[in-house]
Amino acid sequence: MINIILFGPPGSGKGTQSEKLIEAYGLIHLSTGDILRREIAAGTALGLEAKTLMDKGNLVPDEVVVGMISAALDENPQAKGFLFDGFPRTEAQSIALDNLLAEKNTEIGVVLALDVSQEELEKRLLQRGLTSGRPDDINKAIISNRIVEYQTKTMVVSNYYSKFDKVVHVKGEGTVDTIFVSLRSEIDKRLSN
Ligand code: B4P
Repeated sequence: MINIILFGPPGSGKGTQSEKLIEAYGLIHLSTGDILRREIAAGTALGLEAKTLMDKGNLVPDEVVVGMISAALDENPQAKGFLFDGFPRTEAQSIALDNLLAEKNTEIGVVLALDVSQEELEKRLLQRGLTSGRPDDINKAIISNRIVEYQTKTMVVSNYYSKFDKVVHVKGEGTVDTIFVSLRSEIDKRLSN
């Protein structure tokens, strides 16, 4: 079993690479962004609360996303491993995740951090905004706010896991397939240990 955090700024390709990684390794994909968007589509109270924050590019409160992840872990007792995509996004979420995994006698195996320049991030998100219909992709000011949220609240997650020597940086620019090969090689190294 291996539990992986796919880490990186908005638009770094976490969602894109997750789709390929879960297929390759048979992992359960836990994307807090996707779960929140499903709540919004279903019109739940949680979704309504999240929508006002997400549309501005702000993070959703820690207790909301931690609750969602806790429920998802409980729903998958037979999982071979989990791929966390877009979670944790704050130090508090990181500590909560480690505690939840410890309760299940497991832990994070590796944090794969996708490195992408700010210019490329903005370009990708604006491009996706042309077709995705996602309110948080449509204008430059909201995209900039998401990047600021990342710099002020989320980058610390990488520092947190570095203390446990779990972070590996991977170049997130290039073709989707080249990046996938780099990620696979890091995972395979750990699986063979
Ligand atoms: P997320 O849904 O996590 O999404 P993301 O950061 O926008 O994108 P991702 O990195 O997955 O990019 P993707 O692969 O799609 O978050 C959305 C919002 O939800 C947050 O702003 C926040 O409000 C809320 N939220 C989620 N989790 C939370 C948490 N834990 N705590 C608090 N709030 C939370 O790629 C982007 C684009 O790039 C795509 O169009 C893709 O096709 C393209 N692309 C990918 N790889 C490429 C490549 N190699 N070359 C060129 N283009 C590429």
